[in-house]
Amino acid sequence: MPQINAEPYAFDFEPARAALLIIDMQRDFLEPGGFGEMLGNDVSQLRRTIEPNRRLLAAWREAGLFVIHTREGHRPDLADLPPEKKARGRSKTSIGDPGPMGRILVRGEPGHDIIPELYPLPGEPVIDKPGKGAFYATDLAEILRHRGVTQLVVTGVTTEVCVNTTVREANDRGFNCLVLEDCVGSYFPEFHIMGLKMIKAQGGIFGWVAPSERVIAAISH
Ligand code: TIU
Repeated sequence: MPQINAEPYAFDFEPARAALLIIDMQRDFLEPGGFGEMLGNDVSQLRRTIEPNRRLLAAWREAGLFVIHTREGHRPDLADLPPEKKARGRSKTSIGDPGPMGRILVRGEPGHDIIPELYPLPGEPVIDKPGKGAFYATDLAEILRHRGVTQLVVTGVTTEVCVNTTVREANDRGFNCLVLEDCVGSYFPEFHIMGLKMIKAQGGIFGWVAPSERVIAAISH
């Protein structure tokens, strides 16, 4: 079994029982002119993750391994949008309103979709999730169980929000998570650093952290 040199200690990697989980690499979070930038966020902090994710995804596909993509968003009728989530932040423009790339975080709108650099291939499951965690109100757990997946290699945005929430949910459901530090990002560099520390502290309380090149080396022949 390949071992990945990781923090806080080596990760026993079982590619056949692993899924690559790419979280919320959506145009509204990453693209200049999108919802994230409209809120005053520095999207370059997220855009630096695109190239490492692209390289990893290419190697992962080449090795014939299982990949799942997620998108945060809501039904066009907003029936699954908690009024509290819409109201929080007190922004003039919020989820469901017309934004720079269609209605903000609404399924089917251009801004809600995944960036072209990492676009899912036919046959790669896409999980539409209404919350920050990818397990909440989705069929992710069933999809993983049917495939015999026990390990998640986690990438995407943002480190302290949807990535951390999902890793915590996965941890409580018995999955081992390896988070790839160069493939996750936050609008806030200090939250990114602390978000990774929180995962690997206390002997790997939620999982492991490593750079993506080590996973690429383990799956490339
Ligand atoms: N995907 C995800 O992290 N959703 C967010 O809203 N993140 C923020 O950092 N705002």
